[in-house]
Amino acid sequence: MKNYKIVTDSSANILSMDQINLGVVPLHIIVGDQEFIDDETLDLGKMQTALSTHKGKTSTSCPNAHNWIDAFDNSEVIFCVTITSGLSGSCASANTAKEMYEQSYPDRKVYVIDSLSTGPEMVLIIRKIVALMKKDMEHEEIYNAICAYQKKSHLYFSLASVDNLAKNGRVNPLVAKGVGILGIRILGIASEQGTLEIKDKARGDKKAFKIIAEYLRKNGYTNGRIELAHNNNEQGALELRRLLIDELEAPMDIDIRQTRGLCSYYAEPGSFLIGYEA
Ligand code: X90
Repeated sequence: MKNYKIVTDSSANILSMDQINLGVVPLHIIVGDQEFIDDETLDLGKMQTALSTHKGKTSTSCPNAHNWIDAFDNSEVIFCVTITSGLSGSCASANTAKEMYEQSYPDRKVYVIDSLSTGPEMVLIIRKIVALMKKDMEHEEIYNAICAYQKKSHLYFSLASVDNLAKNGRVNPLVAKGVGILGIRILGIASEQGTLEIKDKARGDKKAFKIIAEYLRKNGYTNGRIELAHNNNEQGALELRRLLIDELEAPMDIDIRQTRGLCSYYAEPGSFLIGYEA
């Protein structure tokens, strides 16, 4: 059997996964003349302090093709799972990397999966690849099955601010207007095109959580897997998990993760990302 590797970018908020050959390519967060690399060395507290005190422009940057190829690590079969091509160049870089790599090594194969999403939905996709591999499926079959799976996997978000998204042209500035009010949550989904689709607003987490549970119920959630990520609100994430288990009979094994660099920059402190299977 050919040796394989799953390679994702740091927007998935994971550094490793049990018993899996996983590589993570970091995005960068730029705060004035400081550059934070979203890898295992990132000091998240330092980054958040820099962000909250810096007055000038801040931004992010995606990996280039060479960063992806380095992470391929000479493997024979590679599955790349990227942040949405609708908001980042990470997927385009992965596709260039695929072309270069397959040209250099005609007997190797790279599958690029555009998550059209980010964070917890990428974790769902990675878990699915692993589950299919355990069934001894052909790589091509796995790739096709993942494309089909993406119709079932979704992302819902609750954002405490959309400032950084608006300032970097990732969301309509009109949406950002007037949402600076403390406690207001912007609720929405990753659209089919892999962009932000705002659905609702709520005052406070409790109301936001009710709307989230209701949305999942109405949009085909029965008892599939759920993955949660939060930015500096573990207490809130625990409450949300409890609500989803109580009201939607969700499975008990919902993983909760703190967002890492990239997602912490755009899903600002107090925000939640919910990946679920319909
Ligand atoms: O290439 C880069 O510099 C990275 C740009 C990433 C921009 C968007 C990141 C979004 C993070 C925010 C809420 C969820 C949005 C889901 C939309 C598909 C999380």
